[in-house]
Amino acid sequence: MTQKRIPTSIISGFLGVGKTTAIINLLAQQQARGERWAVLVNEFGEVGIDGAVLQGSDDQLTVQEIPGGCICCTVGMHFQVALPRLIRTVRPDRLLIEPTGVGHPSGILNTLRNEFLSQALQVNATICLADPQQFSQDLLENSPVYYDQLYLADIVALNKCDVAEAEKIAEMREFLATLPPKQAIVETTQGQLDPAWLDLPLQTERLPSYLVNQQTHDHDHEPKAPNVEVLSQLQSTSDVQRFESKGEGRHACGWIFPPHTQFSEAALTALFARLSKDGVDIERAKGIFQLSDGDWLLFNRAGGRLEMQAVKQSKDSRVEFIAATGNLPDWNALETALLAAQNPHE
Ligand SMILES: Nc1nc2c(ncn2[C@@H]2O[C@H](COP(=O)(O)OP(=O)(O)OP(=O)(O)O)[C@@H](O)[C@H]2O)c(=O)[nH]1
Ligand SMILES: [Mg+2]
Repeated sequence: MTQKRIPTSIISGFLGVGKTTAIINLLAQQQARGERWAVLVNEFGEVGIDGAVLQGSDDQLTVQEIPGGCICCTVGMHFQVALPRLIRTVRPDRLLIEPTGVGHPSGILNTLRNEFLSQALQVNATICLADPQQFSQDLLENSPVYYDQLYLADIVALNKCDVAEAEKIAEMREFLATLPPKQAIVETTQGQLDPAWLDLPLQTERLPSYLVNQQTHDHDHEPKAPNVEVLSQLQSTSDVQRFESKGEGRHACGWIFPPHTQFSEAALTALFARLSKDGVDIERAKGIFQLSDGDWLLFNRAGGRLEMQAVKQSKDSRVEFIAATGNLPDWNALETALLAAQNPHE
């Protein structure tokens, strides 16, 4: 008996644009339909944060986390083992894939079309979130992945329109009009996506630009030299682990703390607020922390804005920062500040 292929959607978009927020919103459909969904979330850094955030949003959800670079190259082998295992063991009614903000959906799509996966998965339209306020010619020219995500998308959702100027939205729409036609281009906030898009077909005739233009990100879908290189994975102190990696013109540095570590909310807030000072701009920062009172808080800094949000208990406190290679912060100083923020006596 042949089994129905699992409807699968890629929710792409640049760093911090609102992918995880959009997926959490879509999960309401899982409950409404009485289905069992799975989310595969891939992160650029070695320390995954989104897995804990997604799992905390829904106990019933199956979350497969693949941190440490793009799933079509650096952690491709992990992806090609983990995804078939997820399909066999969980057999979800639907699969959502959140690639890293600096991942090429073209490479992921190609992997999903391999012999085993193409029989197991029904890959539907690729949905890309974009932040119009962050849109610039500079980003288009210097971040091939950014261009690729927009080019390849079947649907583009201009997110964060609550904080975007009308001219920036118009500018972004003008650029999108130069690309092959999309199935939809919408303006939204808080990653509100139409659930019906999850069942729209993928437009296979759209050629991945990067396959035409090979110089940007070397993907031929054989395991190759990683695009993210692990720089160190060391015990910073007796029990705090620090992970550093680089790739795609960026460095990531993250820390995982022992399970019972507690932090001062005030010290963490001050630390996150300082991140763009002194000529250093951290492009993306997120961390999940247990506070002195036992509650858990997610710190989320994207596009220069900091948000804090209460989350469910997680297995440990962890944090990750991503910065442009040419503008790196002093990771040791950041570590010192994080260690100083551990404070059970608030
Ligand atoms: N102002 C505003 N903030 C938003 C909106 N949508 C999401 N955010 C915030 O943007 C931040 C990043 O959201 P995420 O959903 O984590 O973004 P992401 O694309 O998954 O991030 P990465 O996985 O790190 O690339 C969070 O603080 C969100 O609350 C929106 O429409 N408006
Ligand atoms: Mg995310």
